[in-house]
Amino acid sequence: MKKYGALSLLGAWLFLTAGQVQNQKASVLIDLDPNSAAQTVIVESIAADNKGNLYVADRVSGNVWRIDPKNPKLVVVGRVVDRVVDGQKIRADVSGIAFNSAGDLFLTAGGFKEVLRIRSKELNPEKPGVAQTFATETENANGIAFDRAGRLYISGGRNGKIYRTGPEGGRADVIAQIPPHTRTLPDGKTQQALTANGMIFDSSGMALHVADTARGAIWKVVIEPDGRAGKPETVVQSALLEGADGPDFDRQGNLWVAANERNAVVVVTPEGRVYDAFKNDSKGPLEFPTCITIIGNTVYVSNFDTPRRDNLAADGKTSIDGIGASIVRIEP
Ligand SMILES: [Ca+2]
Ligand SMILES: [Ca+2]
Ligand SMILES: [Ca+2]
Repeated sequence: MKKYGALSLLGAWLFLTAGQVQNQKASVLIDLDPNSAAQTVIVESIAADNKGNLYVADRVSGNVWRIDPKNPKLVVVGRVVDRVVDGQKIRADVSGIAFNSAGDLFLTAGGFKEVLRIRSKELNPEKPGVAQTFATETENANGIAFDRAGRLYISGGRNGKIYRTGPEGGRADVIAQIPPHTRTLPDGKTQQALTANGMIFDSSGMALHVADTARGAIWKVVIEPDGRAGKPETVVQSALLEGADGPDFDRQGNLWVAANERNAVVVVTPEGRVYDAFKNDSKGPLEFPTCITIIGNTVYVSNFDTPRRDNLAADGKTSIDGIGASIVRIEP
């Protein structure tokens, strides 16, 4: 009888767990520009510090914002500054952002082919720190992640390359490459070739998971203790993962993925099952979601709001439906 009781409890727990994940509630945490629903703010990624604050970097203003999810307001704590090269202004176009274990913030700047850093003590509302060069020779720098040893990994977007530097930064080396792939999107014109986009390590700190936006897939690159990188292997490929970007793991080992083309947040379980945690039309709250960061049981999603596919507004041209660049909270 005792054994039977324990099994029943386990069954009830499994049922409740499954029920929770399939009945997620999504709501807007903050509108990044309450005065406009157009692309006046462009944010690709979101990160969390060890105190539970959220961070995003706006390509348009160069502001790095800190947002306390318990009292959501935009606080400028850093700045990314344009450069002038041969008389031409070049924008950093920050894609990925991540913290290292020391609490310094790192930002991939595809426009500069670099990774920038703002040190922990310079993330200061009184005197916002200016992002400085940390790693170089990272063409199309997009996704970013640190391994257990503090080494920095950067994805190269459409070149499929995975770059790496040591904890001190400098010139990056190519340690792996996701095979190239180009696909014509359902609009019949856009060529999608991003095979190495957002990245995250699993809890072992040894298996780098890479979102392949072009294929709608997740790849795994295993890093050996001596630093050698294995050959990329496909973890999963699914029509639900169309436009995969910005993955993060939850505490149960589920991988949460932003499926930007579908206005969906998709879960890949450790067993490889794939399902939508949340999906909506062009009115939001998801508006071309591109990155996920998880704090405890709460999933935060940043909206890029590209005018395409399921995020195309009723006018058939823009992304003006919904509220525009924003952060969405998904709770169990
Ligand atoms: Ca807005
Ligand atoms: Ca990305
Ligand atoms: Ca929109």
